Amino acid sequence: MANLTDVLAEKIPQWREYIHSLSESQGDKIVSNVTLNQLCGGLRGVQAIICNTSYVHPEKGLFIRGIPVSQLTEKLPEEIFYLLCTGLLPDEEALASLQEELKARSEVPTYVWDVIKSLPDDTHPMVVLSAALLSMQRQSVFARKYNEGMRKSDHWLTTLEDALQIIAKIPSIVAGIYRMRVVYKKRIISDPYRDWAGNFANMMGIDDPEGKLRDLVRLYMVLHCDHEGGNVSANVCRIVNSALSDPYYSITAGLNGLAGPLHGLANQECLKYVQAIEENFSGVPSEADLKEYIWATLHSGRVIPGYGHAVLRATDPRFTAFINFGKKVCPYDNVFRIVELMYKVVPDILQEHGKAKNPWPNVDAASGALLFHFGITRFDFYTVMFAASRILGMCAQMIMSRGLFAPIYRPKSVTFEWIDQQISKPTPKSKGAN
Ligand code: CMX
Repeated sequence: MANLTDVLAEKIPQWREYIHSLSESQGDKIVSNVTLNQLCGGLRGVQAIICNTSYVHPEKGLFIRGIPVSQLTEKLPEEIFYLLCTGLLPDEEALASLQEELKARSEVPTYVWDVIKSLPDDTHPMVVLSAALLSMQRQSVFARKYNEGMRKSDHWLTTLEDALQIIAKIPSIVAGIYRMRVVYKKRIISDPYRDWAGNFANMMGIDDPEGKLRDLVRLYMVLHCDHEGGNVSANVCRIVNSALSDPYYSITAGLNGLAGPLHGLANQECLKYVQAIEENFSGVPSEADLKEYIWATLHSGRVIPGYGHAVLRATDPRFTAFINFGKKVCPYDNVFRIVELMYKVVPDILQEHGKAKNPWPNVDAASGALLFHFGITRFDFYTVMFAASRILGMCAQMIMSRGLFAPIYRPKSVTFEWIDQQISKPTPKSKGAN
């Protein structure tokens, strides 16, 4: 099987031709409508973005290039990146070639460590990650070649090069942030003989004689890698990249969105919440006590972290994958038991509460509990782990966008006056009506 670059070089012109010929022949066809509620409601459900890397089915959850994520839980993140980009799972040869490409680009420049060291102690680890990535923008091949007059047809190729550079360095950078800024220990040097996630787990320096943390990190990186194009981090990344800002700028922008408490920071919030329950009850509460606690949270006007979703309307299969992992690895861990107990009581309560459109857990409801089990106890690091994985999806989406010549984003905004005018217009009668 061919390497990633060669497969993309073959496929991208075909995809480009497909989009071009569709818009030539069917360009005026109406494929989506927007109601006033959607306009005022974060454009929820409006079909307005093309994204082939993955798709979220409201009941079945995430599909990566058509494959349910539940069927990909044994794969390596490198395999998933190849799949996200090409629509194909790599064979052994193609995987080895991608792993070699990453190893060749994995050395982190010294100045990045200086940036990581230099920030004040109370800086959130997500800011440290953003700053570290942005500091490498000076090395962007896309930006350099663009300034030299690169042809549009090469935009995807230089985006791919920047993407490989970033993905290759992410395990060292994220594990480095953990060692230097979370546990205040010496950095562990990258081991070229390990796979991407295995190396990452090793560089965190946590005792892992049976490789269970390594397996969790692999799973974590697979489950968080992509979730369509419309979620805040992916969409922001796409928008910034559409101005031909290079991947360093674009990913950093997306990560800053991921750092929001309603998005990627929710895993931090979730574990804080579960820990507060454990502390409040000095252990695992009874079902009745937990129900009372959940209601008290809702009555105080707060959300139950890890529950609800903008698109999903059922239990997130990524949550299920984490629960299955936890059942094998830490079934008696108090934090994990509270997560399981919450799954038993929260959906009914949210249904009775009647506000959340989706009363079921999302991925964040379980992920933190497993990291906690392995001694990763600083909550503010969890979103950084999420980011390490989500960068795979952002990179794949940018490669696609540049390959398809996606134009600069510029939806039209409207004023209150415009809305008033639309509302006062008579509703057009449907065909055939009297
Ligand atoms: N607990 C309590 N109330 C909730 C709720 C929850 N878990 N989820 C939604 N609601 C409330 C909303 O706050 C909203 O209330 P108001 O009308 O008073 O504002 C109402 O239900 C309707 O919201 P919705 O349409 O169901 O949800 P949205 O699409 O607007 O928001 C999300 C989705 C995820 C932000 C929301 O469910 C939430 O805040 N969940 C908790 C935080 C969380 O787990 N975030 C992680 C999501 C995964 C990710 O994207 O990373």
